[in-house]
Amino acid sequence: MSETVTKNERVLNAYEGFVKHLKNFLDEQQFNHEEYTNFVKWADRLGRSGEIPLFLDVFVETHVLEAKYKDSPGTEPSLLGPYYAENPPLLEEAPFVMPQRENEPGDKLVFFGNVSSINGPLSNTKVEWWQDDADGLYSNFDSTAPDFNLRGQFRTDENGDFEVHAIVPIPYQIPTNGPTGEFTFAAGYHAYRPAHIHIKFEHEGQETLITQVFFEGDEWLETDVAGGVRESLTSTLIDKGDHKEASLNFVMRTE
Ligand code: MBD
Ligand code: FE
Repeated sequence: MSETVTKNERVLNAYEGFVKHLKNFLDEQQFNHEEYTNFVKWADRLGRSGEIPLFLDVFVETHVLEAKYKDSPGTEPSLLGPYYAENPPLLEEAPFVMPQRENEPGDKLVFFGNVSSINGPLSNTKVEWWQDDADGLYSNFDSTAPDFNLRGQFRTDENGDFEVHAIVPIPYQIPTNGPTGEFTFAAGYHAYRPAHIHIKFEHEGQETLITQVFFEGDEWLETDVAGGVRESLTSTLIDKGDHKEASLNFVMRTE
């Protein structure tokens, strides 16, 4: 069997840059060898527990986004996170009702959005939506709800508008009983993300936008353990009696 190994300049550059900064970091921190072996054991537990995506999305992903999108026009991206599931149910009829259980617990949410570029409304934009439920759990991952509960995809109308009927998400506590929680508490952080909705927008000619919607007044906005909150992504929940309403407009970046 022959193996093809292609040298990738980006890998070499990234590794050399990493080592350069690692040396400065180690000089600064002065870790001893025992601390190093403790780290290796923790990293091994992290991998074995399946929490590598969780840990990286909570503690690293926001820095990747900030480095790339600082001072760039258009809606600010936010974390994809570890709970994205590809190809959710296609919702064809507006208003788009997220798949849910009979008597899905939680406050009913009606959400209005608009998608545009700097040149105007973007009709027929593909929108994917995912969120936690009223127990703070995500279908397909940590909840016992049917797969794709509170997940869906749909298209914006001729004006770039869309209306979704769902449940108001609640703050999300990241798992605390594994190596990610071990680190979180050792650092003195709490384990909460404010309530949020994940949204992904795709439109030909536009850069794919992955972002989140937050809600004013949430107690974790200022201290989101994952650092994903952006003020421009914070909507207002309006109490309408039998349901709550929120809205936000999204601007995609032209490629
Ligand atoms: C989440 O729900 C999330 O969105 C991120 C980024 C990390 C952990 C849990
Ligand atoms: Fe999330």
